[in-house]
Amino acid sequence: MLTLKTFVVVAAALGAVSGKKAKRQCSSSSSLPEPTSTPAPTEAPTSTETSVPQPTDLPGSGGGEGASGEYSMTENWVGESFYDGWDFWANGDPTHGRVTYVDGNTAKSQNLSVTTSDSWIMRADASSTLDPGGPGRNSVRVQSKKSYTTHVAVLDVAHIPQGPGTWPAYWMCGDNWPYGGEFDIIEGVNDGDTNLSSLHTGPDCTQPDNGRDMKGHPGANNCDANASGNQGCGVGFDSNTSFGPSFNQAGGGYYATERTETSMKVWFWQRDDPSVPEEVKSNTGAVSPSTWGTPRALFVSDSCDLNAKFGPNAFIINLTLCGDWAGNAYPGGMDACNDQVNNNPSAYTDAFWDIKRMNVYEK
Ligand SMILES: *[C@@H]1O[C@H](CO)[C@@H](O)[C@H](O)[C@H]1NC(C)=O
Ligand SMILES: *[C@@H]1O[C@H](CO)[C@@H](O)[C@H](O)[C@H]1NC(C)=O
Ligand SMILES: *[C@@H]1O[C@H](CO)[C@@H](O)[C@H](O)[C@H]1NC(C)=O
Ligand SMILES: *[C@@H]1O[C@H](CO)[C@@H](O)[C@H](O)[C@H]1NC(C)=O
Ligand SMILES: CC(=O)N[C@H]1CO[C@H](CO)[C@@H](O)[C@@H]1O
Repeated sequence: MLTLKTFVVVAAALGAVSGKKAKRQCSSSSSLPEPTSTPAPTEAPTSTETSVPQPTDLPGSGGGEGASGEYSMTENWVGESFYDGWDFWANGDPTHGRVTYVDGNTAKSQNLSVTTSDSWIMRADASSTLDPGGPGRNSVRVQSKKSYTTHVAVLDVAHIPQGPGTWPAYWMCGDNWPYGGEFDIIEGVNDGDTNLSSLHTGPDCTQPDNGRDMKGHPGANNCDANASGNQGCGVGFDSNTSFGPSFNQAGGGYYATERTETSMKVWFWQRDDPSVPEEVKSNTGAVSPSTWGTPRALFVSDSCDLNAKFGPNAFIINLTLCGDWAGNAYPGGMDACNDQVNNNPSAYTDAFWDIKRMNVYEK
């Protein structure tokens, strides 16, 4: 069984790097079960049909008696329980980063993934000097076991990875990329201080230049992954503490998203922002995003059938170093970025995620 599993993982890793054109392999990948299928084949088959919880069918689901709102809680991840809902993704980096994504056992034994009662820390290795011809710096990429269509998600994050050449992301991705869609929620490179949210899709999906009810500013508007070298359609945030060192100095904050059949929204509140909704600040079992005010980013269906362009999407949190975006944007370019990563492990002491909590809510 171990041998078989190892083989599958190796085969998937080869698949991830062998394509002529770099694809963002973001789907649940061939080594993982279909998102909607019942127990993972690698788990002991102990559960029976009746033991599968159906939180949305229960009154006051999960969130305690009387919780009411537009959406009810279906996932509550804090500390150790992240390991129940998420898998480590130890395949090759499809965006050519100077990293080696490690599996869960390696991550835990090397202290690259650590949980406490109220946090999940994931980091890149900050102690090894690398052989330029050898594998990249150890790092972590994780993916939710389940995929979601319409939902709300709240991420309480205290620290985003920082350091030269870092390219961290919190995002969602569907099968058969880009046809199942990619929704980048937090993404930035090289210690910028404003976040970028974007979509990457199949053909015929654009976003309007004007008139969206959002606080951020529209960037590139063609979401088609074939357009402009897969730039996607993006919205830059109007907050200079929404990413990087300035986000961390402010103690982090809250990122919330809502996907409906016709829109995708992203809200961000800095930790001490007096307008953070109470139900975002602490999980009260249900949320009503219609009361949260204008989002930072809004993607609409006017010239893109979002419902058709997005299948079920899994959550992904990753940390790559250099690679297609961060490497090319690095002063001196990709080679300088890779040299930096190889030779200066201590520059990555702060290249860690510290996630305090994540909740998913569904109708
Ligand atoms: C990391 O996340 C970003 C999200 O936009 C994605 O584009 C990139 O492919 C991911 N990289 C890896 C190596 O997983
Ligand atoms: C592992 O990481 C945690 C969280 O950053 C830290 O508190 C702890 O000291 C580390 N342990 C070792 C052995 O480095
Ligand atoms: C990209 O272009 C190729 C070749 O024209 C086409 O087959 C494919 O469907 C296009 N993909 C997207 C996402 O537009
Ligand atoms: C961040 O934005 C605020 C107001 O929006 C401004 O006062 C401040 O100077 C900015 N900080 C930086 C580092 O740009
Ligand atoms: C950190 C980072 O990458 N920030 C980006 C935020 O979005 C704008 C586009 O609107 C980019 O110019 C920034 O680079």
